[in-house]
Amino acid sequence: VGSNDSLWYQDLCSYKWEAIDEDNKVRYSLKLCDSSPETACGPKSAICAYNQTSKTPQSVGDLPQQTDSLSVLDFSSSETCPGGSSHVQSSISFQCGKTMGTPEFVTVSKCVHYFEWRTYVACKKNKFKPHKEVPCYAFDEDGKKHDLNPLIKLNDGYLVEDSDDEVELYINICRSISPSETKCPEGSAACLVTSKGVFNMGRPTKQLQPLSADRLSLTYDGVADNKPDFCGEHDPAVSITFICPSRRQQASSPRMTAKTGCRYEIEWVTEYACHRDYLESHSCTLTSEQHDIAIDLTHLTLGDSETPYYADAKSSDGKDNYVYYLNVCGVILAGGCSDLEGYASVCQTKVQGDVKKIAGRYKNQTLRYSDGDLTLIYPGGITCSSGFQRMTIINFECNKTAGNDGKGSPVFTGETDCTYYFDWQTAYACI
Ligand code: M6P
Repeated sequence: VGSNDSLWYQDLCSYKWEAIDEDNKVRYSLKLCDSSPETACGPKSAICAYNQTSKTPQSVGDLPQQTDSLSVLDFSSSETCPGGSSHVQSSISFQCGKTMGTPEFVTVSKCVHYFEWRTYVACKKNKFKPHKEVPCYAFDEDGKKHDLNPLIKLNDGYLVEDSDDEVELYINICRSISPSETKCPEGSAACLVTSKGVFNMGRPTKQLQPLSADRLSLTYDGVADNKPDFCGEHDPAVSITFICPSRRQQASSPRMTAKTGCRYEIEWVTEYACHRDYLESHSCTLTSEQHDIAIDLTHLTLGDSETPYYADAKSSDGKDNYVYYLNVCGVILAGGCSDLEGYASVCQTKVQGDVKKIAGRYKNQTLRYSDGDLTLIYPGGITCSSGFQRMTIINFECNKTAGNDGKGSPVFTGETDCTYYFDWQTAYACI
């Protein structure tokens, strides 16, 4: 065990993290490092379980029971498991992710509380490490989780809508902008492009805050040098309010609502600000009761004797030809990708040579409808050298006259760092 500042998960230390077990109404807070903010279970506890029914906190893992493994952290408490001799414990399993992510409660079994966390800190070679990122989720007063991680851009930012044509303000969400198109200064999460130069208008310093059940707030500040002249002695600051709309709507852009001196206020009406259970399901359907929209993609799931869906593709450098075989919410046998873990839904095969990779599984899949986009996410594919498990994201679009009896077929749209993207026009995505 090294000193705190050499920990591989050091970037997670500054925050108190939370997760929820909705079935048992238990709220967990996580204190991963000595330096992290304390939980309700006192300074010694690393994982604190708060039972919302009995209103009692209980430590289910103490500091510093750390293992040096690069993918699992185990915490043991002093309490013995009722009816057994082992201790009450917690275990966090880390996977490489492209953002900081959030811990997710998985299950409790034999007094062990299991969590999973997809985060860039678990990737190899700092592959997705940003200049700075802050936690991008919040729990509201009803204990519902709101998660803005899907809005985080890995390159560039969002242009803020504004009536002023002379300057352009770009923002990223929870994370500093990694410039490619924009020339934003390193470390900026908000940056102003003017005829006099490009300025850092704020860094991500504080985590996303809940304001109410349908509003979240994010503030960028901390810039004292190289300010635009018009700031005078004020330091720039940008605050963004995310608003969950009261009914389903299409995507809209972040909008400037006020700017005085060096302070910018932005509003963004986006369904990503709504609680997650409203947007997502882990099955193949969304229902009007829960999601205010009815979708059933099981009509696309292949039967045993049906011709598999496939898409031809070229690698990013144009050198290799691939064929992807896919199923929707079910296993794909075509392509020959199957392995012991099972649940393969996407099989990547190379036309020349015997290369087959599972590019996503329907186990732990997510179906999401947000801001007018219907997306199916298959995680858990075969790992790339960065440590990232191949993942497939299918964007379904309504097309009433799609071929193949209305089912349509997938079209490969690209790969970025072992995430594979497809568009799929189908009558079954029509609302
Ligand atoms: C294979 C394919 C590509 C992928 C690459 C990653 O060639 O699956 O889609 O990008 O592997 O290679 P590495 O693990 O070396 O990063």
